[in-house]
Amino acid sequence: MIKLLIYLVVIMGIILIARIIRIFELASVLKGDNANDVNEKDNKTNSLLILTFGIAFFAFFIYCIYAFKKFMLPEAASEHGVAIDNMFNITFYVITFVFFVTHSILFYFCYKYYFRKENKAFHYSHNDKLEVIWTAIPTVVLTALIIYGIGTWNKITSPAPEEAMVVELYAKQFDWTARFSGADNKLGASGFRLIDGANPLGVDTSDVTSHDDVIVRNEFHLPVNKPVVFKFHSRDVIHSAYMPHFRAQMNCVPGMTTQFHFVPTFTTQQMREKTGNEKFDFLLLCNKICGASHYNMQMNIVVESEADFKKWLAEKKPMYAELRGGEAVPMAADSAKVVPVAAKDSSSVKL
Ligand SMILES: [Cu+2]
Repeated sequence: MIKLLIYLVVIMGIILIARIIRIFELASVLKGDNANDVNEKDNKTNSLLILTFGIAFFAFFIYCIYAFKKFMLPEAASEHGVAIDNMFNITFYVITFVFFVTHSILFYFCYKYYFRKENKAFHYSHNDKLEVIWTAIPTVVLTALIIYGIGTWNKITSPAPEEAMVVELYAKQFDWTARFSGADNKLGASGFRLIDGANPLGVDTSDVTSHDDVIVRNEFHLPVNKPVVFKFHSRDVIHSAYMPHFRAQMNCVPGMTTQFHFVPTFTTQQMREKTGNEKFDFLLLCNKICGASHYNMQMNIVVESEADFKKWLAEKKPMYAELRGGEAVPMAADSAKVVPVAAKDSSSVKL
């Protein structure tokens, strides 16, 4: 109801302004002026209006920075995240500086040089020195930003350290499944032909490296300050694994393995203290609009001490043992018939 009233007030306000303008027009006709003539007073009024608009525009810009700061991500919780944030901030400072300089000149010139009848436009064809300056400065600044960006990107996407823990993140419409590689730190081979109700990731259990693999849903844990390398897979369409607090994102593409590695630097508890939010959780989201329930693709990530992480993982039963225990599917025999096991590479996906 209040919203409707606000709309009504705004509409009435617009009608009122239009009526007042009409009254001024009629008054000037009565005075004998031609309402269509633009005189110097009009130009001066417009120049003042554009200057006022410029100042209001800057004030709104500064207000927005403060008002929307709360929607920005909290401090990066990964090693490379700090580098990404620095790059973002430096770019933002440069852009903001240029924005203020160019727009101040724009609004000030509109105000100062409004049209006066006695003024003649000064014909100024070109100035080599000025052109060199305004070409060289953006070239140097942009080149520096690009080189800085490429250097940062190369460092982030460099090969994962040997000791990095291998974790598979498996996307499908519309959920995530994580597979930990267990004590051998090798994911067993997998292929979509092996997918069935009991084996949703199509893990090839005839590959012995799969026997200690642990599958988890809804939530997975990570040890703090330890490198982890994610191998991303998708069953159906392209998804995008997005872990905003770690500044990490990678597409999950059907039929191929993509990867990203990082080192979490804060535990969930530390982040809760930093953000002052007792309910804070690290999240894995899908950042590719992949279908009707795309928004539902979410998984909690708990970062904790290495000891707590080991305890958590030890409580989980490896998928192979679960299949055997439940006499679900004789995976090894079946899969051997369907797809011969050739590659033992931990990251291989057989199609
Ligand atoms: Cu998705």
